Amino acid sequence: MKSFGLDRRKLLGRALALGALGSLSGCDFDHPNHPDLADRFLRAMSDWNDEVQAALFDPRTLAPTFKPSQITRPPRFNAFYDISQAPQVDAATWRLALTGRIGDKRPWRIGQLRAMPRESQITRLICVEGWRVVGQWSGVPLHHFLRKVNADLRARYVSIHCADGYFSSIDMASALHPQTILALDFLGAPLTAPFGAPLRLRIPTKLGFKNPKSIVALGVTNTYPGGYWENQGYNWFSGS
Ligand SMILES: Nc1nc2c(c(=O)[nH]1)N[C@H]1C(S)=C(S)[C@@H](COP(=O)(O)O)O[C@H]1N2
Ligand SMILES: [Mo]
Repeated sequence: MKSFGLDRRKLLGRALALGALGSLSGCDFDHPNHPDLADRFLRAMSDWNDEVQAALFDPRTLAPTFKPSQITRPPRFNAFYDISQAPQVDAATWRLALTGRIGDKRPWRIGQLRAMPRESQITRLICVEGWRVVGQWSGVPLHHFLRKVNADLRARYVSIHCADGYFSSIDMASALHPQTILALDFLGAPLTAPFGAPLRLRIPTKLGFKNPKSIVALGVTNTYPGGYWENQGYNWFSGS
C-alpha cells in the first residue's frame, strides 16, 4: 500500500505540472493562425487534469498538521487587492445565504454557526505565488454543516461567494473531507477583516486561492460554478 501511495504522489505531481501548463494564459501558447485552437487545447488538458486529480483524491488522506511552535507570525495576507481594501463585514447583520440543492435554505447568522461543533487545525496554506504559511484555524466542519442544512451530498459542486465579489468552488468529495472547515477563528480569536471575517473556507487539501474569505453565500449545484482565478485559467481542482 505504501508504494501505491508514492506512485499516487508522483502521479499527482505530474497532474499538477500539467495543471500549471494549463494555467498559462493563451498568449504564451497561441498558434498565430489558430489562437482559439491552442486555448481550447489547454482548456481540455486542464479539464482532463481535474478529472485525474479528482480520481486520485483520497478523502481519508489528511493534509499535514503542524505544532503550535511552527505557526507563521505574523500571518501573511493575500487577495486580488491591497490589505487596506479588505471588506469590512458587520458580523451582527451578516447572513450566510444558501442556494441550490439544499433542503433548508434559511440564511444563517454568525451566532448559529458559533453554536455548532468545532474543529481546530494547525495547517499550511500554500499560495500559487510561491509562499506558504502555517496557521491555526477553527470552525464548523463543512460536512457537518452540509448535513445539517440537508444538502444534496451527491451533487457535484459546492460554490462560495464572498463580500468582495471573489468566488470559488470545490468538488463534493473535497467539501466532505474532515479537514474542510467553515473557519470562524484564527489563533483562538474571531477572524479579522483582511483574513476573512466573519467566515472563510479553510481547506488544507487545496491551494490558497480555493480558500475564499468573507463568505456571504454557499451553494450546492451540479452546474460547474468556476471561480475568480479558475475562470482566468488557474487549474480548478488545485489540490495541494
Ligand atoms: N474573498 C477573497 N478570498 C480569497 C482571496 C480574495 O482575493 N478574496 N484570495 C485567495 C488567495 S489567492 C489566497 S492565497 C488566500 C490568502 O489567504 P490569507 O490572506 O489568509 O493568507 O485567500 C484566498 N481567498
Ligand atoms: Mo493565492
